[in-house]
Amino acid sequence: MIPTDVSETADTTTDEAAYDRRRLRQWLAGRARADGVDRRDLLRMLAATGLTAGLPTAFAAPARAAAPAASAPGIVKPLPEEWFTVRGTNAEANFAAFADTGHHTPASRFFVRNHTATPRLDADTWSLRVWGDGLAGEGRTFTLDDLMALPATTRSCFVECAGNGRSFFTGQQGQSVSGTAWTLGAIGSARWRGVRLAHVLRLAGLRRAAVDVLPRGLDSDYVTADGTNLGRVRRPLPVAKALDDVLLAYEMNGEPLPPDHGAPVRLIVPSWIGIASIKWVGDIQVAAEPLFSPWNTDFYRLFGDAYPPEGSAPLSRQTLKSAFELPWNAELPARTGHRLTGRSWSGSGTVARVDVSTDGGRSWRRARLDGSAHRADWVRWSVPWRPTATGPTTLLARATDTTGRTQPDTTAYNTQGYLFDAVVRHPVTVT
Ligand SMILES: Nc1nc2c(c(=O)[nH]1)N[C@H]1C(S)=C(S)[C@@H](COP(=O)(O)O)O[C@H]1N2
Ligand SMILES: [Mo]
Repeated sequence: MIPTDVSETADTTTDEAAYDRRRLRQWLAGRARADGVDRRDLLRMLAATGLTAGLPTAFAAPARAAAPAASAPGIVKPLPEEWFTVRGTNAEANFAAFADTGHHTPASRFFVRNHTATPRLDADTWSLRVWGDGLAGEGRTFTLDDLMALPATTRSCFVECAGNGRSFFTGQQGQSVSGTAWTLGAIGSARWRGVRLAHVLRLAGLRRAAVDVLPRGLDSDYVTADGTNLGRVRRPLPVAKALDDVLLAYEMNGEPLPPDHGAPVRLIVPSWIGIASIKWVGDIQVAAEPLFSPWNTDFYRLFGDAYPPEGSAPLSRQTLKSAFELPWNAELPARTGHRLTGRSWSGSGTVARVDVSTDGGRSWRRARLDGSAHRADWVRWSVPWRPTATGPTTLLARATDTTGRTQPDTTAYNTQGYLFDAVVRHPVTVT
């Protein structure tokens, strides 16, 4: 198998060896060029695909899944148990604990998704090189001071992993998928300040012929569980998106970016899956031809029966999701007035309405949105609830966005468990 999305395998599972072999043959045949990966590595991967098969993932409820770990290898900030669940090299935020945060997620509470480890970079010596045949001339190198001297833009938006909600493919749909078994906490929203990537590309001499840009992280090479070196984390971004609303961000919630979130500078690609928002960016290739990396060929596409053999187009926008700010299996006293709170978000349009059920989906009530929703961001909502009958019940929240999409009851299976958008069934007990 190609270990997907993460280096640990403890909470991953796949029995997709045949599929992986087919993908790798296509890759070897040059159907998906992955620069920086040499042929020997690919052949070793191919050999490895016949040998690995995971164990079925046991779906673990978020509240109890947390190993009492307070640190993850490679994450710098403290990870208190009440705020985070460590998953390999990553830390999932505890969504229930967002109940006491405002609209924005403090950096101390923001999920971390690291392919390897947070590098400690020196802002004084850091620089960004912009280069490639999509530029007129030699390109240009920018220091942090150079970037900070340019006009600044602030955007409020979420960063969310494409695999957020992945565990529900197993927990709700009984399907095995590969990758980190996130519940719903692989998301946070912050106020990001920086310079528009468009501005920097133009200063670097962007030509009309440019089609893709390839930002690359300064974290160390990503080596998969079977020992294949995929090189630095990098994912091509079409020039049209790069020129639209993308930031080279150096501040998060009014403070310099913290190390785990990309210091000194990261990309922020609003509405798109988290992998687009490359952290610790060190260089950006600008190309007059389409670019490929493992992160837009074998990862971050949809594979499975519902998709073509070569997979879907590379994933771009996030999907539609909702979550309650309530622990899994929370106990709520009967005959007491409760206010259920949560958040919904969409990568397309804005969230138009949210409906909540407290009886397993039999009846629905409209939640009150907290202010108006904004694109590429989440909206908070609440609904009052005074339960009378005691015993277990299931809460559901279902969002609809301004494109007219409503969260479905199930999500079409894809092998790597991306873009889970079905309504999540949240168990609670009335006591
Ligand atoms: N250089 C680099 N950039 C990266 C990653 C990484 O491992 N290395 N992970 C990506 C993924 S998969 C996600 S979901 C987001 C997570 O951002 P955060 O850790 O600030 O929450 O960063 C993206 N940018
Ligand atoms: Mo991600």
